[in-house]
Amino acid sequence: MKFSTKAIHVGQEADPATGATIVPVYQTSTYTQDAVGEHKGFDYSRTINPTRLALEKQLASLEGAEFGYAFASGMAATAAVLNLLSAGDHAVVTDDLYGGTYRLFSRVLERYGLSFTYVDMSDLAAVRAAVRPNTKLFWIETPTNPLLKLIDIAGVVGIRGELATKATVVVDNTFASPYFQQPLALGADVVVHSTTKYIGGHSDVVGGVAITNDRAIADVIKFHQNAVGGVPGPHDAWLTMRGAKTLALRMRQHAENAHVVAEFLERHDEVSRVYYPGLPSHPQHELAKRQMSGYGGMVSFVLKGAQSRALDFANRLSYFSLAESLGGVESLICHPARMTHGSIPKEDRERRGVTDGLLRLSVGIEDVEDLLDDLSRALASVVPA
Ligand code: P1T
Repeated sequence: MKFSTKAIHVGQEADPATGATIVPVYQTSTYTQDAVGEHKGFDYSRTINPTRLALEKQLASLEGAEFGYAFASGMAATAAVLNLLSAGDHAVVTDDLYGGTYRLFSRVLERYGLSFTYVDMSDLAAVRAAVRPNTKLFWIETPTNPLLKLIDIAGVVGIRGELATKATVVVDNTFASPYFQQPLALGADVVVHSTTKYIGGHSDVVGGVAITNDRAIADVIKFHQNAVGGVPGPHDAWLTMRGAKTLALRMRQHAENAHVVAEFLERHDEVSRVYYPGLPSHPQHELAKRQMSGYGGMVSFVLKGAQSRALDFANRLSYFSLAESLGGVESLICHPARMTHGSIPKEDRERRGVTDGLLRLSVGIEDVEDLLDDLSRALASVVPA
């Protein structure tokens, strides 16, 4: 089965009870047993639910994997995967990443005795230099949020191979989506998504998933899914599954529109820098061609002038809503320093390039001519630098 066929068919056989063609929303917390322990494979909905199970099978198949576990949010999925570590363990983490992931690592998990080193993982020498005897995990986000840096997944897997103890390579594949990037095929052990984004695709549901082909890792994640209980409800699972059916169609249009928008911004006098992996000016454009089958729908850029100018520009747009999140059919704009990455201390943020003039676009699948008109109008009317 190819990608879109899997999205529409895996886990989604006709309902055994009724023949319903579409997987029903099994809005039940529990299941009647014939006798103690005698049931149809379902006992309690924190542990297992048929709608959630269908979503887990669908999403695992899209990453070419055997095991998938759905969570109530991307952060809950990330937290579950970090349970692979124990007190005293160390992780190497990309220094450009979603602010909430940084917050979880630095303000929650450090208190439990884990330690994290943040490095520019687009530089493999820096990754190697950050490894310690107790390094047990590499956390890769690629393309990164919000600077769209690329990390060489196979390169990091190679460094892991040099270590005496096996460390787990985890990729947050939210920005690329499984349609454009398949980390497990490149040697990664676990893939995490915020399904809130491209997989759900319509900005109407929050969710996450952790996916792997490694049975021992799967057992740990499954154990924590049940023991900690950060699971999505059946209706959220159903919405996410419905969104994912059209992932391929949407991703193609997101990428086509984003490419046009990135080229337009790169030519514009008011813009000092554009970050998009599909542009030849992107420092890792060659890696993008190798590692991804398309460049995605996210474009970041720096507007010349002060922060107030970037905020004024964002407010002048009609079709790009000023909002956190990304990956929905509608276009969004965000000011990372004040919004998604506000939880990273200012000096850290600026050192990493998340400056006050930086804006991030989630380019939707509207008609691209309308998006360009919107951007042109706002650029023409923004307060002078
Ligand atoms: O919001 P949640 O579903 O919990 O997912 C967290 C998350 C994880 N990984 C990446 C790469 C993300 O971008 C996110 C969430 N990001 C935003 C809300 C944002 O606007 O960047």
